[in-house]
Amino acid sequence: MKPFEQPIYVTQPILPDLDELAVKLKEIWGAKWLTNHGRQHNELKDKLRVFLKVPHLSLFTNGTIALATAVRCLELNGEVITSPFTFPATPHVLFWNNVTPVFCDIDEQSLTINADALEQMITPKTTGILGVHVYGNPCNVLKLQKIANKHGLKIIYDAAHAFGSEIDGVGIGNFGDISMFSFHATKVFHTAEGGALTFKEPAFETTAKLLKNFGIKNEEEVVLPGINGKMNEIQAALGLINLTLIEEEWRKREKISATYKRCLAGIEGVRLCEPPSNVRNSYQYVAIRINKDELNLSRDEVYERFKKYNVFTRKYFYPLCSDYAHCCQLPSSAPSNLPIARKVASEVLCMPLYGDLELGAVEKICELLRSFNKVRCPESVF
Ligand code: T4K
Repeated sequence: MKPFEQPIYVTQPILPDLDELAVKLKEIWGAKWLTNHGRQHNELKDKLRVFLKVPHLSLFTNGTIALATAVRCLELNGEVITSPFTFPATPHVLFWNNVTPVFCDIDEQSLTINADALEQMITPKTTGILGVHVYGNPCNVLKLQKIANKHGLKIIYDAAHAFGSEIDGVGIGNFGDISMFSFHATKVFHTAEGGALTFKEPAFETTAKLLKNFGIKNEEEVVLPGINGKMNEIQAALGLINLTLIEEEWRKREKISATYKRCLAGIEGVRLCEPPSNVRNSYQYVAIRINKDELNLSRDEVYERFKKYNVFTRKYFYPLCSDYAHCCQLPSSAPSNLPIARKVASEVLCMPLYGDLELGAVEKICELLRSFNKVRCPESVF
């Protein structure tokens, strides 16, 4: 098979019509109001609150600052239990708040923090749980809430991948104390850079609003050591248009995911990571797991082979956060503590997924994968 002529990346952002964006930009220019809770910002905030079915929401300049603000908002200190199978932002916001991350192993099915293992790791220093809804697959929210209630802990969810995910029709941002959504360009809904926090308690929204605006209460009172985490008007305008495109993008991604499912069926050693049936899929990623013994190829070999055909899959999330140089000395980073996470990190591969990806291209990508295990590469160096 011939390589694709153009590179196929793991994702591609939805892009609005430029004329439509120009209309929004003219509005902003006319108002001469570029940031600090302007009209576009307020409109996007209201629309997202309804869209995500949450009572309280606050917009941010990116997801990482939002998550760091959430940790500050809940006044977490000491130790927070989290997953090592995530993007660096998750444990890093703990470090930025002088909180020690404690890595807990993950569940083999959902790939999210293992609630049973977590309870064993609680110490007098534990103040919270930072769960990650990996690929939009929800954590075991009910069990985690029970544990948190029993031990007096706060829960933050990193819902960076979970825009639009729902559990039994309930928006995912309703679980825990605070959830963070990322609106980065690589996300299914985006504002180029951006993010949001959703809150159960209105008081946390008030605190977050202060914290993302330097702690300024009014012209004469600065009441908290805040930072600058505000979303600007151009980001918000892009978000307002992209929100009108999201249903169509989801429909296309649903078809693409179904095509992967159909075409990957029967390839021994390859299986799709899918959310359970009561969960509404965010269609952020199509992740597969590769069993090296059954496929006769490792995940890394598959990744490299795809590159030769101009297909750029991603190993989200390898390496584990617990293996970073600044994390590996933590007692919880010991490999013996994280056997499932280590196994999963060596097996997962995120496949290209974006609305404009043609179904024929998906079929060819799957066909390539099917062909890899038949023909071993003589120059293979793995
Ligand atoms: N928590 C979790 C669990 C996360 O996954 C993330 C972010 C965060 C927290 C933090 O949220 P933010 O602060 O970012 O809002 C990308 C994204 O930059 C990152 O937002 C995302 N997770 C992560 C999973 O993926 P990289 O380093 O893989 O990005 P990059 O530049 O290699 O882009 C991936 C592919 O996307 C490229 O190969 C091509 C395509 N692409 C990318 C960009 C930026 C485009 O087609 N257009 C673009 O503009 O991290």
